[in-house]
Amino acid sequence: MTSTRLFATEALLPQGWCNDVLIEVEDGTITAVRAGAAADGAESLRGPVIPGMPNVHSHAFQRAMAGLTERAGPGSDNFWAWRELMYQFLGRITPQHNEAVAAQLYIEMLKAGYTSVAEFHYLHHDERGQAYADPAEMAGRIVAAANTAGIGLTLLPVFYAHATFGGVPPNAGQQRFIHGIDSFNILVDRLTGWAGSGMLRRVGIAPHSLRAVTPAELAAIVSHLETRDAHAPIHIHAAEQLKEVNDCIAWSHKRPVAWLLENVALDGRWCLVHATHLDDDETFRLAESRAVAGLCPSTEANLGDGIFNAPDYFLQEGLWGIGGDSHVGVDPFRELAIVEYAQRLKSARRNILGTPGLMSIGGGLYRQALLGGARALGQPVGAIAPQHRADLVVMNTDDAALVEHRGDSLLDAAIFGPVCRPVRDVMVGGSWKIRDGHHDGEQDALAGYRATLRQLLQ
Ligand code: NGQ
Ligand code: ZN
Repeated sequence: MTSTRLFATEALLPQGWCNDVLIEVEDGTITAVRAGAAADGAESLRGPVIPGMPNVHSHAFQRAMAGLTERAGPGSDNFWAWRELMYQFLGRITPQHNEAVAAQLYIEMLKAGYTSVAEFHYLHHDERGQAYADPAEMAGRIVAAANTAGIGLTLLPVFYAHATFGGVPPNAGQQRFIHGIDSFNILVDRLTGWAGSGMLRRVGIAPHSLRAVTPAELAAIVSHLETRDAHAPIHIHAAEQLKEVNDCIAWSHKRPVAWLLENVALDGRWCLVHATHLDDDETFRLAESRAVAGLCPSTEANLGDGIFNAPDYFLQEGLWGIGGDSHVGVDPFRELAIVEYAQRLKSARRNILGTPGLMSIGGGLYRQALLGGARALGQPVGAIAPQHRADLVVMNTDDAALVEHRGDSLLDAAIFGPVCRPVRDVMVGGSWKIRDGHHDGEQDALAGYRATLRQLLQ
């Protein structure tokens, strides 16, 4: 049993910011937290400490595409044209590429203050759409990358079977994603075994979207998962684009989130990724369901998705978290700024997304994203409290944007200020992964990433 004692002059605890906090950690889990304590020989943290942020939505391979889809075509451009470019790009990715890109990305995430990630993993098969000799080859690469980086992983193998609503056969660009119910459930069983052996932290599933999965398939994969783990996370893309909403209405006479609310028992296991286009009734009922809305602010801005109805959702105290999705941004503080800025730009007002009982917008956004993020990942994270994993971020108060800030003002400055390097040290599961902004494996990861890009871009 390894045990560590940490001492912070300032720490964000569930009850708020506290001074002189002693944190006891055993085997990676926090066992005791005491404010107003003496350091008593404990290791001193080199700045204010906050819980590390969960990243609720990642397609790791898309990190290698950032910057490659920003050229105007002859006509007007949109999400669906971007998706074609994305399909072309992923057509050449090998298992080795996937691992190299994911390792680079996960190290970037840790440096930025994310300590866990839900990987929505759908790149299952080889370039011809055939299963690899080991059908879990690609999933294994994701696990290996997470282990190299040392980030907490919730692995969500994706079930993808159709091109659009009504069980339409998949198109050529989608061949690497396709599973039948049986082959998918076998994969889930394999990965669940890995989680049991401690190779990764949690396994759930991700029916890709109501476009890619029929109601019968959805019921079959969810009930299989429940036989393995009754509380496992279930993530699904929902209502990201207006075309998707309209196609769903044409298919079912319901909007996507309304369809899910009526046909699936949405609860705290579920994360609806994007949930961008909600009517008032859906907003209210989604909040009430205790499912998590997985907001991906920088990607949603990049893809021109639209703006989530955050003001009404916040009023109903709906749960939400933040995801990196396509990784055009890898910075939890920037993602949170975009959540608020989208509303300011839309309404010509300021300080809109408040949290009950808190003056600070940034402090409230950070706390809410921790709560929803931990729920969506199905991991004991998101709080500096007993029974939670010791996933800690030590802020860098030498950054000019943060000097002399304390408490929630520190979070407001990290989110809304011109900060360069908000994070100094990062601990995951009781061990230091980032020290002074650096990761031990960063040079190897960058070399592997560079070699990968050289091949993919030639
Ligand atoms: C994805 N990404 O699965 O990578 C999707 C695009 C789709 C986002 N939705 C594909 N941002 O939704 O069909
Ligand atoms: Zn996505």
